[in-house]
Amino acid sequence: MPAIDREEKVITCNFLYYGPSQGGKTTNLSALYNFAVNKSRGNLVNLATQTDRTMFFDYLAIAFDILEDYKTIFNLYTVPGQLFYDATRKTILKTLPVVDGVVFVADSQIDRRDANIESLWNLQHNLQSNGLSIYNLPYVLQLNKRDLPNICTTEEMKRELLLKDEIVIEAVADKGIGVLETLRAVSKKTLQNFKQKHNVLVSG
Ligand SMILES: Nc1nc2c(ncn2[C@@H]2O[C@H](COP(=O)(O)OP(=O)(O)OP(=O)(O)O)[C@@H](O)[C@H]2O)c(=O)[nH]1
Ligand SMILES: [Mg+2]
Repeated sequence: MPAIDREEKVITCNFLYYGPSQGGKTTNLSALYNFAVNKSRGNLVNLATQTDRTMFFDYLAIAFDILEDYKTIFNLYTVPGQLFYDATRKTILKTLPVVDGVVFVADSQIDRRDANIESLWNLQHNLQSNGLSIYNLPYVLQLNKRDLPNICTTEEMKRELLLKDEIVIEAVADKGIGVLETLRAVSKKTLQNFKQKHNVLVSG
């Protein structure tokens, strides 16, 4: 559940971006950083190897006007997608604040089908280890890299990756396409559950 500060009128949500290596998680955060005006974004913290692949995690705090009366701050985290970083992923997930919502960034390229499926299993396993379940969390599936030539159809990807009634968004993250929509979708879902409990208004 997001944290609410009624005196300061601030709601804070923690979202986790997960997915296979090179799928575009860090690119999503960079694009969001570029979209946001200065005063509504914090520093984008990248902890990457020399080859630009995330080694520990990326972190971005960003503020959006989604609620009437309340300022909403989203803390966005990624973890490294590479398989051999699973121990790192587990450690980071234990250290991060409790996850309020998850975005799975799938790579649409045909040769990344197995990597998507493996990462999705790994996500479920690692959430479970932290006492969480994808079935109880707001969750959005992003099909990224729709601009590339050798990609699966969206129907194929849905058949393989859909878990529940999640929203599916097509994206070209390095062009900023679908990135805001993805964040909006996961935050809306998160805040809809929340507003019923706390009686605040969600707009948009
Ligand atoms: N063509 C294309 N390239 C993309 C797109 N999104 C990201 N990329 C590129 O894919 C590469 C990997 O993107 P990253 O954002 O670093 O991937 P990641 O998921 O953070 O990878 P790890 O940190 O290894 O887990 C980069 O070179 C991006 O510029 C897209 O939609 N289309
Ligand atoms: Mg990365």
